[in-house]
Amino acid sequence: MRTVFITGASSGIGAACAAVLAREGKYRLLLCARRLQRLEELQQQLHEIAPQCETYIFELDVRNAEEVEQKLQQLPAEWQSIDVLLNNAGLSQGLDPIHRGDIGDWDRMIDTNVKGLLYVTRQVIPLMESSQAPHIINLGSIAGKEVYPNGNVYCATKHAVDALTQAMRIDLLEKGIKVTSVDPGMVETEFSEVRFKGDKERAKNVYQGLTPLSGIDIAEIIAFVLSRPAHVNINDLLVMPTAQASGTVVKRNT
Ligand code: NDP
Ligand code: 8X3
Repeated sequence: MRTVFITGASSGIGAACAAVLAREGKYRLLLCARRLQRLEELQQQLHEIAPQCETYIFELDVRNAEEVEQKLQQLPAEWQSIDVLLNNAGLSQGLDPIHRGDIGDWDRMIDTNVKGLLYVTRQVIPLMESSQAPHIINLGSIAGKEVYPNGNVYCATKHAVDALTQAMRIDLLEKGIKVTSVDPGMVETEFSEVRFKGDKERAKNVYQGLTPLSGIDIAEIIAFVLSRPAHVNINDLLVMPTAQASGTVVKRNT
């Protein structure tokens, strides 16, 4: 059994990865997010769909370096060896031109998507020492490959994730840790609701008239990435809905 640690498992892509990997029967799941109640509900659902799958949940805000260090060092002994880190926790806040950007939004995105990913990775690498198949998968984005109007700081954080993925692959080569970036286009999750601060109508409009990707689509790709033999690493995987050609060019049914 490989132990997979998923950050941001309380919703969307993270929760879908937990469900898909639990069903595969080859993984134990270590799951964190800030909303503990959502994790408890997920743990219950996982128990119903895959009763054999061992899970451990804990509350964690990846932006807090001290909390990340403490909580990871204090994991129960049987969860202190990690094979796979899925750096999924992330968010977008606002969609404004740079001269009208909200500094609090910028801080939340940079602190979560870049600094949080770094804090978690720094603490997890020592926990991979005894793994036979260590692997880090970072959730990048089409926003890490191109920049679109008003995406400025979110795009910058995902470009940073792209750079960090490449840097990790170089620095961790000697340790035999595989490093992969999975970079989706539009995936319908709570992402747009978070970006538009609870405006459900505006969030729904993002996916109006097209079939977006689902969390499960991404989770199945991640399960495939994890299933490759030891000598094969998928470095970077960009995946879009068929109706999306670039960050902003989409075909909608009218
Ligand atoms: P969701 O909003 O549905 O999920 C985001 C997850 O991140 C939640 O579980 C949330 O949990 C967690 N999270 C956010 N902030 C923190 C924090 N400070 N500490 C710990 N966990 C945190 O969005 P998605 O599932 O879509 O997003 C997952 C990842 O995929 C993100 O990195 C996003 O940038 C990326 N992505 C998404 C795309 C999309 O179109 N949806 C496309 C490309 C990439 P909680 O609030 O409980 O802490
Ligand atoms: C999320 C996808 O296009 O909203 O990373 O930036 S997008």
